[in-house]
Amino acid sequence: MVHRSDLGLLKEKLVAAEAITVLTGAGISADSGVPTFRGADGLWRNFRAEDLATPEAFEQDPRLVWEWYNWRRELIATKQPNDAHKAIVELERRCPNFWLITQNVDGLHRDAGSRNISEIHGNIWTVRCTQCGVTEENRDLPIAILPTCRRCRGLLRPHIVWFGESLEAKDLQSSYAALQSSEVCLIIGTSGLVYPAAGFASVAKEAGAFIAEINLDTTPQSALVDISLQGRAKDLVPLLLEPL
Ligand code: BV8
Ligand code: ZN
Repeated sequence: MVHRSDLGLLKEKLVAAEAITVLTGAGISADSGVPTFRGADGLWRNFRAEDLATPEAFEQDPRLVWEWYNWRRELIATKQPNDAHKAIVELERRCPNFWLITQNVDGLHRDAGSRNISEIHGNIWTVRCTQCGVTEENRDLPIAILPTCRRCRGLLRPHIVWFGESLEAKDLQSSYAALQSSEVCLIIGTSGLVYPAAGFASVAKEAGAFIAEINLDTTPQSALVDISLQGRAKDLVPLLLEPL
C-alpha cells in the first residue's frame, strides 16, 4: 500500500537533497527476471546460495560451483535493466553527490548506466585468479570448466564475495563514506538479512539521513526507516522522479 503522502514527502526530500545514497538487493533485478535468493525461485538443483557461495564449497567441488555460476551467467546474460535501474541512473544525474551500493552481482546497474557505484558483493562477469590474484572480465557463455589463468595457469574463481569472505576494503570505505554523508538513503529490494549490508540502513540513520524502503514485504529494517513503500521497484522507483 503506497500512501500518496509518503510518496509526496519522499519526492520532496529527494528534490531538496544534496547527497543521496541508494542500497539495492536482488529485488530490484527480480523485475528483470533475475531470480532472488530467498524467493520461491531461489533454488538451483535443490542447493541454496549459502551452500554454494562459500570458499569451502569451491575448495571441495570447484566444478559444481562453476556449474552454478555458468547457470546464473547464462540466465543473467538474457536479462535487461528495468525501469527501476533506469530511474536510479536519472537520480544520479540529478543529484550532485550520489552513490549506489548494490549487493547484486548481475551487472544490470552498470548496464543501465550507473557510474557512482560499489558492487559490494562483486560481479558475475569478472573472474579472479586464485594464485596470482589478477582479475579480468570474462563473458564466455559458458566458461569452460575448470578455467585457468592465462598468466600463471592458476585456477580462476568468480570475483564474487562469498559467505564468510570479507568485502573489499575499497567497497566498504566508499559505502560507509556515502552512508555517513547522505541526506536521503533509499533501501530497495533487499531482505536485509546479509551483513554487513544489512547494517547499512542504521549507519545512514545514525548519520541523520531520511530513510525510505521500497520492497514487496516488510524487512528487519522496516522498523527504522522513515517511510516504507510496499510494491514492485519497477513501478515505485520511477514515481520518485515525477514532478512534485
Ligand atoms: C562477512 C554473492 C566477515 C554470492 C552474497 C554465520 C556463518 C557464516 C557467516 C555468517 C554467519 N552469520 C553472519 C554471517 C555473516 C554473513 C551473513 O550475513 N550471513 C547471513 C546469511 C546471516 N555475511 C558474510 O559472510 C559477508 N562477509 O561477514 O565477512 C569477515 C570479516 C573479516 C574477515 C573475514 C570475514 C559476505 C556476504 C556476501 C555473501 N555474498 N552474494 C552470489 O551472489 O553468487 S550475498 C547474496 O545475498 C546476494 O549478494 C544478495 O544480494 C544478498 C542479499 O540478498 P538480497 O539481495 O536481499 O536478496 P533476497 O532474495 O534475500 O531478498 C530479495 C528482497 O527483494 C526481498 O526482501 C523481497 O521482498 C524483495 N523483492 C522481491 N521482488 C521485488 C522486491 N522488492 C521490490 N520489487 C520487487 N519486484
Ligand atoms: Zn594467475
